Amino acid sequence: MNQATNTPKKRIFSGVQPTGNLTIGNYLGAIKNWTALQEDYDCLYCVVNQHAITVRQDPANLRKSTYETLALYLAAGLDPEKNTLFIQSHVSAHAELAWVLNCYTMFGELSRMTQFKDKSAKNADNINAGLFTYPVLMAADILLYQADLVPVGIDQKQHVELTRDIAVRFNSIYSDTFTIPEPYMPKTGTKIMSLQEPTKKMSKSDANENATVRILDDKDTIIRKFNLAFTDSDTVVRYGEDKPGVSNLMSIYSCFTGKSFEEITKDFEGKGYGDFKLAVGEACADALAPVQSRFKELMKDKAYLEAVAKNGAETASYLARKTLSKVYRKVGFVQF
Ligand code: ATP
Ligand code: LTN
Repeated sequence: MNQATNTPKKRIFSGVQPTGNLTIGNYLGAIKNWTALQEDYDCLYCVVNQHAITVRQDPANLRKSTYETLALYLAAGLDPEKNTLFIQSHVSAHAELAWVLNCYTMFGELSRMTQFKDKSAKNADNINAGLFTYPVLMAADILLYQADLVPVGIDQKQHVELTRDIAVRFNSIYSDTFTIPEPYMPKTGTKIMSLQEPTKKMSKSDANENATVRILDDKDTIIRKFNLAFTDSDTVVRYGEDKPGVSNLMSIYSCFTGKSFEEITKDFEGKGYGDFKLAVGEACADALAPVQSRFKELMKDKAYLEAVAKNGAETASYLARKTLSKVYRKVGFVQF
């Protein structure tokens, strides 16, 4: 129940792939915003390791990244008593529902997904069927828990819209089964851009290390990466479509300090990009420092992380089974 309004709380579901070191894009576009929702919503946050293998992963790295991602959820401030935190492969209903939903998703719909097009261009030697049906597994994640809202960065909006289409289609064939979810995006930070190519999304799997700032980068590295960030040739700190590099730095600075673009422009009037880049680097490093120190502590306590994941999986499995059994009944699968 929502204590303030005494009404049932809305359900939230989201996830991050354990595909490497998380960036400030993942933090500002997703995880940081999740922490603000934990009081007012019933939230489930998943480490989506089944999605991760759509791109080839080294098994040892995948295991390590899975625990690190869970530890980052906790380090960013998600309380395991208030949120259900779990690992996707621990709840078999995700793969089971995904199979059913595959049969209610059209080839043409999946062909239009921009993430599929981007990822198949990047992984031309491994355009596997999982990469193609990735959004169906994501729809299963969301629909299993009857989520009302899905907090994601803007790159995932198209997948949430497809999830809605699949849910509406299933409901119209078999009567109400799934809650129709909505994407939930923050006002700023929904798309943090690469520091080297500011017209491209900052992505944790970018091969150019200077393009991304990692949540776990140390202060010197953060300051160096911002100092190397691509900007235009004039020197005015102003937000605008003609200045993608500076605008991206302004968005990042605004997310970490809460300052508006007007305030930032005023603060840096008459100063060059050098001063501004240093200020962005310092604000970012200072904001991340407490997350990093909590992360280090948590990574020393594997037993605790395992206990959080186990508890989360139990709660999630219980909720997921209810939806899956409803779906199986509706499509006509014999159940005992
Ligand atoms: P990969 O490089 O492995 O594809 P990614 O960095 O795009 O990964 P995901 O695991 O796909 O990260 O995304 C996790 C969450 O972070 C999603 O909600 C996504 O929308 C959000 N996100 C990812 N990159 C950014 C970004 N640059 N700006 C804002 N939000 C982002
Ligand atoms: N596809 C997402 C990760 C993801 C997700 C989800 C996000 C998988 N399942 C369910 C929200 C809800 C991504 O690539 N960022």
